Amino acid sequence: MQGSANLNVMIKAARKAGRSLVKDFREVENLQVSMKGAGDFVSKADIAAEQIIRDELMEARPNYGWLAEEGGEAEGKDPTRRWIVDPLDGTTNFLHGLPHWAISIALEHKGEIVAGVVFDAAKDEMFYAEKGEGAWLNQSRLRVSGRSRLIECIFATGLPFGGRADLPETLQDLARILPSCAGVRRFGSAALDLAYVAAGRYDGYWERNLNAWDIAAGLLIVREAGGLVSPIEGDSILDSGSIVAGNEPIFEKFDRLVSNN
Ligand code: 2AM
Ligand code: CA
Repeated sequence: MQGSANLNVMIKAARKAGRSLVKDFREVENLQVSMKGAGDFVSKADIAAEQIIRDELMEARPNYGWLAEEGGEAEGKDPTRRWIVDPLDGTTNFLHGLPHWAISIALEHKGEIVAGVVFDAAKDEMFYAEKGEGAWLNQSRLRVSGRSRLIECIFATGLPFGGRADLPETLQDLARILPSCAGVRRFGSAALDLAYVAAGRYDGYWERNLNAWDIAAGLLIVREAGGLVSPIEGDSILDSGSIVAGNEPIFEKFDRLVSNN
């Protein structure tokens, strides 16, 4: 795909931050003896990656706004456009030396996501999409899976960590969903969960209590791969931080199962 200038800027920023994170990821293994040391090191790696992305994007598009996990929110001179960035999604995996984490960069225009990049730097998998242009993994076009029977489907989700209050709700979700499908996976990166739905590796994904930067890029990649996405609560995915995503044949059934109605 011949991406737009904006998409090329996003991909370039993701690759540059990816090189920095891959270097730091190799270091993490040597630091495992001291968890505190490793934790501080990973926060620094995360902040450094965000700075690289911010420098690249702001140099290319100085008028756009900014929303990111580490650096907060800033309105741009152009109030209709902003970058939504997670420099390191799957931080806990990164810290544990698990090669399953990603950089997520989305471009929002007038409240709608128009371009998204999710880069798994450890595996060199660049997932990207632009509105109306399809979804891609490296050089290949992506398409969601075609499975139409829930019982054959694998769904991804996130499980509450560190005392998060939605544990009872999540356990009820699992009790409802596990018997109806072929399996549930919890890999720990919301951005990659969505990219994997787009790639047909998962048939669907659901999670609550996320931040906009976890899912902004991934939701467009799913849509452009022919999948459907919708909020679990409320009427905006990004405002509610809740999302159900899936291939078209199972979406209605899956959405009802997740929403329990
Ligand atoms: P993060 O790695 O950028 O923090 C997975 O359920 C999602 O929850 C991830 O996208 C992850 O984003 C977020 N998350 C935040 N804190 C987490 C934690 N302590 N453990 C697992 N996931 C966490
Ligand atoms: Ca995240």
